[in-house]
Amino acid sequence: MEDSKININWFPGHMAKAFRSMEKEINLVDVIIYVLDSRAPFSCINPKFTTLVGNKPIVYVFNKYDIGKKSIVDEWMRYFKKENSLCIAMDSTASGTGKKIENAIRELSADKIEKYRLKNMNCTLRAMVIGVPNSGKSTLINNLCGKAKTITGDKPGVTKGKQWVKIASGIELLDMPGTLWPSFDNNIVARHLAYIGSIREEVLDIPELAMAFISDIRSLDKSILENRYNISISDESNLEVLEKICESRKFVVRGGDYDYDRGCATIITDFKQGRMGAITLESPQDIKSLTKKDKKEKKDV
Ligand SMILES: Nc1nc2c(ncn2[C@@H]2O[C@H](COP(=O)(O)OP(=O)(O)OP(=O)(O)O)[C@@H](O)[C@H]2O)c(=O)[nH]1
Ligand SMILES: [Mg+2]
Repeated sequence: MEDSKININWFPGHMAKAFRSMEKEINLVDVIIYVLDSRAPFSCINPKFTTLVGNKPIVYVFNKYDIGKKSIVDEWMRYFKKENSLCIAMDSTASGTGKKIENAIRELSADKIEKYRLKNMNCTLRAMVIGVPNSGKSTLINNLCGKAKTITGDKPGVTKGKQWVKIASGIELLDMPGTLWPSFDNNIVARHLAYIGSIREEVLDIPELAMAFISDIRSLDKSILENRYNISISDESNLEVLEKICESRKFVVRGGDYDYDRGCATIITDFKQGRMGAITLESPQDIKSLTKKDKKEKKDV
């Protein structure tokens, strides 16, 4: 795979503030709901969360399971499963699927529930919902409530501040803004987060990202592009593949040249919207390349 380097620098003030807020609230909660995007679950693991979460029980929610490749997501679920944690596959846009999250919160809080039961007292369980931007945290909470109590949206950075939401069963959920980390030291992780829509488009170079995507998706499975755009791919360059896509979609500008920008934007949007089918970009066999630190670029002296 060509290691296309894309530059990302998006750590706005509301994310730094969200971390401070999480540090304050963490002691109030019994369980962490860690929402991962099934299309790139490992890339959704925020290194800044590790110390924050400490030993709290975690429910890893493999959200957007409907647009992930099930066999690979299932492998990830086995990989993430450890003591004091549960893994749940979820399509938060399908109503009524939230019951399994509620059950998981109760299962991980069994000791607290029992302690309160012995004292004949009501027990309120609290869970903090965390994850990278656009992974579906607010949608998941609305699913559990059965109503739109939080604002959701098709772009990262929709939730800007914390919000407590009480669900019918008495459980209280804390919606948090999606958070990234100040700098990425693995470019594959950075690219995957960009493809799944965790990074604001305004800070990305879309043509550069689309070329990287063509390269990555070809090494994963070229039939994904062939089927989506009704083209055939053999040993063309990535630019020639983009031209085939433009040709197939009739993306041409006046004078007959290809409308490259439109082609690039379409590819990125199609993947983000799940229009290329069920895809998971990374599998547990890729851990080595996902955790290897990029070489620092040499500075001119
Ligand atoms: N296909 C699919 N789409 C989902 C799922 N969950 C959420 N979405 C979509 O993902 C987008 C982001 O959802 P949000 O709930 O706003 O995500 P968030 O994690 O709260 O985002 P921030 O507040 O920006 O951090 C929306 O367009 C949702 O409709 C899911 O399970 N499957
Ligand atoms: Mg949100």
